[in-house]
Amino acid sequence: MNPLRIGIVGAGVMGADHARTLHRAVGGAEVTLIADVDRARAEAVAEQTGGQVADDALAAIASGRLDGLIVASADPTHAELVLAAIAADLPVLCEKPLAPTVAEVDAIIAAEAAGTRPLVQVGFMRRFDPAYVQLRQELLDGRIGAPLLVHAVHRNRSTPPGWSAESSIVNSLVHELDVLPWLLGDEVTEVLWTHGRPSPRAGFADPQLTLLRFRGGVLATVEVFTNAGYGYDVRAEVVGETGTLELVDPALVVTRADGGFGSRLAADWRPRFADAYRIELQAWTAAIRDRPERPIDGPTSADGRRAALLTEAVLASRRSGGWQHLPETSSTAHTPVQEGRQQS
Ligand code: ISE
Repeated sequence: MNPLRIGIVGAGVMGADHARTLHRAVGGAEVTLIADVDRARAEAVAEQTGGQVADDALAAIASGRLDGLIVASADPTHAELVLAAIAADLPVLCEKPLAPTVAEVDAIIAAEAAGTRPLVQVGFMRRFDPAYVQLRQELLDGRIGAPLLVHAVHRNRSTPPGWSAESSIVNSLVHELDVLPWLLGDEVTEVLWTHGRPSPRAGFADPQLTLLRFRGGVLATVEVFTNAGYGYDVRAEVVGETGTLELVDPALVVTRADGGFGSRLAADWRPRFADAYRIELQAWTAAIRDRPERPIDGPTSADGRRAALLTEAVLASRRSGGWQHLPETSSTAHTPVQEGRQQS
């Protein structure tokens, strides 16, 4: 069987990372095309992974020479590219956020619904992270009884130029807005955004705190601190009726030296979620190959819509300073395939 021909639009941090993961760790698929507004950046990735550099991404999408498309370009370009993929009946894995506004996500959902099969998967990779998957399973198994509270922490070492409090919501908090409803199997009914004394390193509201209230009564506190300075640090603790569950940073080695004890933290999310990205790509390409009638295996456009709705609600709470109520959202409980089944 010929390898799947995968195109990647966007050769920045995530596009390059996906290209390398596909090339090195995903069997049965190859990077055949890379496009970026900065041609040199696309060429640098193609040198490592193979694939032709295309100047016109939309023409490449419509060419009929791809079996799958990864969209990892700037957020405002997502909708146009995903709509082009849908028009070409091409399965597409789009990095988060699916689109910056609910209106754009609705246009994507309408176009997808008008076609013959679902085509859109959203790159919420945490749903494939072995630690999150196990946390969710323990909850489903009732290990701590009914959940009562969640404490989530999301810290980046530093931010790129131009980052703002809004970027922390749209680009960082959005992962929590996807993963927490998935973990709890419940919908958020209201959100409240606030902050305390900002870090002088940030120059904007950082750290920030968002409260999420779920239909079943669970309350989640979510800290996002994007200039934490010391490393990439993602945590979640669920407090239940009879115990607690907590993610352990999946370090493989603990050092005892110089009178200390500990492990190293990643500089950014790529090492921390390397397994999640690999499993995500394995699941997605396996679905394209094995299940043409449903070539996705992960968060759907409906999940992208929920995250967009929640993002808009958090932004509204930031403006108003008060709780923001959510309209009813549709829930999809994505259950990732098992690791063993994905090796190709
Ligand atoms: C980044 O864009 C990501 O998607 C990472 O997963 C997230 O943890 C980080 O905060 C974002 O800036």
